[in-house]
Amino acid sequence: MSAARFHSVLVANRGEIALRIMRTAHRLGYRTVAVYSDADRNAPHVRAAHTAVHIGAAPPAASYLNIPALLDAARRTGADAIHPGYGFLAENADFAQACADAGLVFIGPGADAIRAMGNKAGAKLLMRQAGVPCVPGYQGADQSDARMLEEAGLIGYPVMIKAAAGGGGRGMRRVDRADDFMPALRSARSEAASAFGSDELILEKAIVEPRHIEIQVFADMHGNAVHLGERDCSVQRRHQKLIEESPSPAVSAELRARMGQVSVAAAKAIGYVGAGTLEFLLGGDGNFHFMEMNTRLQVEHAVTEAVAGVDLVEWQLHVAQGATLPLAQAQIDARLASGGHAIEVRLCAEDPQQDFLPQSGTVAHWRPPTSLRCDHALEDGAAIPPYYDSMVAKVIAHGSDRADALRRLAHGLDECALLGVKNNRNFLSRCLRHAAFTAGQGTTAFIETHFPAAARTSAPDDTAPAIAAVLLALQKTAAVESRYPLELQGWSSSFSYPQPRTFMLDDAKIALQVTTLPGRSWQVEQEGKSTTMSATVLGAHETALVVDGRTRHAFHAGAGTTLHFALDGNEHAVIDLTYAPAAGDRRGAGSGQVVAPMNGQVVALHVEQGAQVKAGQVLLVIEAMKMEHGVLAEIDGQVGSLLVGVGDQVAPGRLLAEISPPQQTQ
Ligand code: MV4
Repeated sequence: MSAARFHSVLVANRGEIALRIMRTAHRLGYRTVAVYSDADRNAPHVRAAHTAVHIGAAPPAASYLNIPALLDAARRTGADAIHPGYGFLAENADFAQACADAGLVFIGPGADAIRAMGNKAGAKLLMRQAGVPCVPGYQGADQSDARMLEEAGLIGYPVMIKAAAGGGGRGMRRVDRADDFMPALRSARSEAASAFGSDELILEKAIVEPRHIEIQVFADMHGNAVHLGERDCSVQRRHQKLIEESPSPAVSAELRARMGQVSVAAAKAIGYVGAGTLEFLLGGDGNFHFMEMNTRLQVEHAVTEAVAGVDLVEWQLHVAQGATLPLAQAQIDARLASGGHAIEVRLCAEDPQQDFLPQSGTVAHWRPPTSLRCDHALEDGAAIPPYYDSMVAKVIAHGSDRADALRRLAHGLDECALLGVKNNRNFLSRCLRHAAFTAGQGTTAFIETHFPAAARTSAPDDTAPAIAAVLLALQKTAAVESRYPLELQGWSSSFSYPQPRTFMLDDAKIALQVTTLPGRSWQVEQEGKSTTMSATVLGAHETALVVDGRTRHAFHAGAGTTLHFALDGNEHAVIDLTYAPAAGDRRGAGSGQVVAPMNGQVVALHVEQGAQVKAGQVLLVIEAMKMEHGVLAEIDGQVGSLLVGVGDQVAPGRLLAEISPPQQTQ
């Protein structure tokens, strides 16, 4: 065996992918180096590495995109290779080049390949030369209005306008008629210029309701290349993948062989090295068309790992050492043929009810699924900072066939719980169980067709208020119970008369009466309806509740004044108001109590304590995942107290300021 090219890998990334790369690197005996920003000082990936280096402030530009800081971290720790993960610098040709120039092995393709695939026009020309079918279109140098309009007419409407340097749907327009072309061209051009620093556009025939099918390829430095089958990533929202599976329900063995063959030919033609993915649109007519090539390991690589029985990070490390590919195409084909089916969902800190608005905050409790692969970097008390991607975990199920994988995944999602930060777990679970998805009809139109905004709320649970009341009661007694032996707790003697309780449950104010009964039981009366309940505490975060004879399971965790709980897959947050100052409705309009509407960071204060404000005036600004939200005064008055400062992290419901209305004469 030839001498190793590297021994120590710096992982230029964070979160689940940094952990996932380190896991394989450690298994293979490599030393690892983590890097972290101010926001990630206590992040799991920092502890997982042999050593870790602080590289800058929380915003990505200052840290995970900071090339000099990364190279310096490698030099200081003696790392001789860099794995970029995905996102951040993974497809930055200048970074790959800078690593090579610094004598570091970049675990990925060469800078030239990254650069060649970074431009859609150039990539399509190269791919066409290699015999890969591309979407018919125009990707010429003449970008004049007249030429573009003429080319659009030749292609035939509907036409897609795309940014040549773009990705992820930004700068993309679909034009259905010639009359609409010029305005769309101009707006795409200016969006491309500002988003990608290049106003170069390409035109394509629009494929109607396509599937997104991608082929995983792998190549070594010796001219060998293989494919590992396809992934179907059609179910997306806002051009972000949500569900990925392999094999695709829409791809036959014959189509897989053809798509795989052209992908391998393409990888060889461009002298590609390492892991790569060719993205195709598959039309309803069965024709496939190349869209773009991703020159990195992808988020959804785990479904391929499951069906092919390989570790793609291990392959990346092998290939980067100069070794030949571990398996031949025929061996991979045989594995895929008997590999069953794998499906992955992306668990994201976002609110499906608010157009998938990213959420940040602190994890009150995380319970991963017990029987499925779950790649994550979550733990109780972990911060989900507002600066980075909202994906916090991937859950992957592998089964003998699609129905088997689907059943396992839906079950796994139900047994996991992410409390304290709004997330899409419940939404994913409903997507998986939708008849159209079950039937393999998950096209790119799936979410908008079957889950328009109005359909994203799940059915209200009318037992939630009574259960919330009992969980609050249990939480109150938990401290007492921990100090006294069970037999002295005196549940039988604590029989009480109905006690009034008020609390905020999600966005509703609830008032009800709780009577403590013997034997850890309660009777809850709300609006004339009586519910009898008993509880068995199963763990610090888990309680079984018998509600009117039916057993329900709750996961719960307290975080400050809020108790978070999950009930049959629905998450709730409850804030006890029973002993709050008798200020009336604390959160109701006109109370003068200004509370945070979401998790985020206070980035600006527009008023000072004592200031006179008018209803509707912006008091302060909260930033959540790169979006700013003004918090408004609901009433005229004086800012009596201002309880937060710039830089403070706030959770939903947190009191931010109090406004006292002008004195009124009675
Ligand atoms: C297309 C298309 C139809 N025809 N190109 C969306 C993101 C970017 N990667 C390319 N996209 C599309 N390009 C042609 N010629 C439809 C889409 C598209 C899409 C593609 C894959 C998955 C989801 C999608 C959702 C909307 C549009």
